[in-house]
Amino acid sequence: MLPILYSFRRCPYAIRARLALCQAGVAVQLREVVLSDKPADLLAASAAGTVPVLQFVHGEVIAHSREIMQWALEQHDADGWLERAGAPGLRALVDLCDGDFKQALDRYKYADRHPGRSAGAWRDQAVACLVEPLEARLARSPQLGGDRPCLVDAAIFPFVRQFAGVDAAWWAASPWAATRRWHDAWAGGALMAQAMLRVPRWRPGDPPTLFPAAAPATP
Ligand SMILES: N[C@@H](CCC(=O)N[C@@H](CS)C(=O)NCC(=O)O)C(=O)O
Repeated sequence: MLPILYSFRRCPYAIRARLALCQAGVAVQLREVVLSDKPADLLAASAAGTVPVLQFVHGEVIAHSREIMQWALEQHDADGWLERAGAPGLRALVDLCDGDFKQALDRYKYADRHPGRSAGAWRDQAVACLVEPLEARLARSPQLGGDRPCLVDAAIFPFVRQFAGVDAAWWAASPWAATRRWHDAWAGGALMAQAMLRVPRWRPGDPPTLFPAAAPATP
């Protein structure tokens, strides 16, 4: 019996977990949930009811995306994603992403719910706290930890993707050329194609959905 991953396709936390599972080649049973109608099995596994949640056969649960990434890569990490992520200052970027950047991103996305400041002001704040530090690094190397990707790229990319998607025209014309290049390489990469597999909503009793999907048979 494979571990179960409760997931939501567009959730950036779930995307980073799926990216790490794909990179590690660790197989799980994927259960796509609807956040407005969470399955009882998800709530029984993790009362917080957030996704992603990884549940093992013997009942153990990992309910945080960064810990799921870490666990997956500890199983198999042929390309050194964990080692490169240990470079000075890199993990602190993930803290920024999940903290100040995520808060500014949510306010930029839903600026009408935060009438005290304009969407542009929240966007400027998001840029200052994460995009500028990313740009400084990505102007020097194609990935955050050097020439090749690591856990930190995969942890941060889904949030930058969401930020870029709020106003795609603004993002396309923005001065963050190195970050855009990095974003586009991840967005169009093979790992994202694998991680963004479309599956129907899971319902109790459904047959397991294997993730990552088995490679299609070559003709
Ligand atoms: N700290 C958690 C946060 C996960 C999270 O907040 N996920 C959102 C979806 S993007 C969620 O499940 N929200 C609960 C809800 O909308 O009811 C993690 O890193 O996995």
